[in-house]
Amino acid sequence: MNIAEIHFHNQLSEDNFPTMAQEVIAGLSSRPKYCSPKYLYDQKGSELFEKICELPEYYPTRTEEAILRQAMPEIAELAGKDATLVELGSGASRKVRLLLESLSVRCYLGVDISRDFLVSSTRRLAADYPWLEVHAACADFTRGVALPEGISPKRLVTFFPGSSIGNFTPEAAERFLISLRRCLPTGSGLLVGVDLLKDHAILESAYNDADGITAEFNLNLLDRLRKELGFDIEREGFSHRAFFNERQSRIEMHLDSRDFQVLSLNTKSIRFRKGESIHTENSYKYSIPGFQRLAGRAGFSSRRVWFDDDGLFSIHYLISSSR
Ligand code: AVI
Repeated sequence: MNIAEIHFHNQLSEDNFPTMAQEVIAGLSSRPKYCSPKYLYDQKGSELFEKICELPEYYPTRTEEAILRQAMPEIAELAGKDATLVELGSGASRKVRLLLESLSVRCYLGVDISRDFLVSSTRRLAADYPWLEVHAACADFTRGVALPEGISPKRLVTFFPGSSIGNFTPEAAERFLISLRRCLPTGSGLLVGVDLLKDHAILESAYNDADGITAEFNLNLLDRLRKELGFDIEREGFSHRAFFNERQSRIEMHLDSRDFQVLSLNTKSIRFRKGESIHTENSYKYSIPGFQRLAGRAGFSSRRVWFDDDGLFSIHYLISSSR
């Protein structure tokens, strides 16, 4: 197969935006230190995330898939005929296959920050669904969503699975939904997976799996900073930590410095106290009404919500309003 079989759109323009190096240095120079979770997803990070999705402790993926399967006839009815399906953070584009097989979809747009991963997974979709017009946009959708030319703005359904919305703070999630709504025609559908608040032990084991894949995923960020940005940073100097922060209703993921250390990048040096961490990810957990309120503030009204019998995960079908 060649790239001509998909319509590729590069939207990763750095114009007016800080580069990865600038963003990372700013984060590591702040107190507390942080790094945006989007940098967890280079090729290796995306592959590790796919492995996480298969772990017994990581319930969100399989639970969301099971809910989707059951809800599919209703989703198809809500989506209507000849829809254009936009998938945000498409990754391996696995769950969307369930939608492509049951909904009436004419055109698909996958949006992801990880270019090679996006291209290979959308090419596979184009090969497996020859009747489908397939577009791939390499973009950082956390900075807003823009529909590339050639995508019909009629009958749009946006699919945002996996509770990736939980990786935004609630304020940023609201801003993100507002910007998404502004680029969608009124009445567009948004099918969004949202992880639910639950027993803390279940949550914490999902981010501290016995095989250490989540730890690998987190530590891979340091390899990336070394290889891509030239930091003299070694993964052996840090350890993975993930815990539920009850007050904030979120899982926090950190890389803890095992000792005092000074990292350098060109003329810049960054000091770590022993135990000081880089905060690498938040994963917010919601109640169903709590998420509906957030979506409502952003101009999306709830049409339908599905969840599993154990109340682990939810999928919302929202409609964009005109305001
Ligand atoms: C992509 N995102 C929704 C995952 C989550 O659960 O927050 C990323 C992840 N981080 C560690 N495990 C999975």
